[in-house]
Amino acid sequence: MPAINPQTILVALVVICTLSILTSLNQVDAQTNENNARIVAAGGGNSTSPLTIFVPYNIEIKAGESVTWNNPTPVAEPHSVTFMKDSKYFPAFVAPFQVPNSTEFQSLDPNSNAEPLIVPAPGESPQTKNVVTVNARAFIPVVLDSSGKNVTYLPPNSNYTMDGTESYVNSGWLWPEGQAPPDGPPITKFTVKFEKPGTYSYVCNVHPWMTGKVIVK
Ligand SMILES: [Cu+2]
Repeated sequence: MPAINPQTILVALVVICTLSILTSLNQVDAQTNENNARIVAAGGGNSTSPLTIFVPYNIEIKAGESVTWNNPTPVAEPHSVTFMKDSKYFPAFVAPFQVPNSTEFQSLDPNSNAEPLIVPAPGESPQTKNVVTVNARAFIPVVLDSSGKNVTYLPPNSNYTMDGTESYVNSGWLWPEGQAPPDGPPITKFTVKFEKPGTYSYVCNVHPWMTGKVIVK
């Protein structure tokens, strides 16, 4: 009998373990909360190995039912639930904005080790300068309509009814309970009611490899 290379056995064991973990994560029966919404975990894991995965990453519901996403990660790792009609709606974390050159930025905390990033731009006039700031559309709950031009700002921890025509629906950054940074909105969950059958794919805008699907029958 030919000898089996121990490395081959090790690789086979790693593959089998990985496949069984992924299968079990997807087969987790999503629980419901007090409002009868199905719960999907955005992240999880432990303090040394936070998970960047939605659990379960596919969920099947009936039209008219809701899904609530929360973030059970034990450390301050944010996630988002971001639906996009097209990848061009993927939001940058930061973006440059033009302001009058006379604008001065003063930190709320004069002792903080922080200042705004001012960047040059081609054809810049002496009357303006470009400041880079956090992109609200990545960071807070927001919806763009079917045209992609009309913006609706949602409150933190929103309960949104999706009609399926939206160009962009974002939860904002979901933080574990009590772990939101003091300068940002303390968003810990996002609930969407799905009115129409279809497959709704979404992504985490912090970890773009983190994807999920809501299949509405
Ligand atoms: Cu994430």
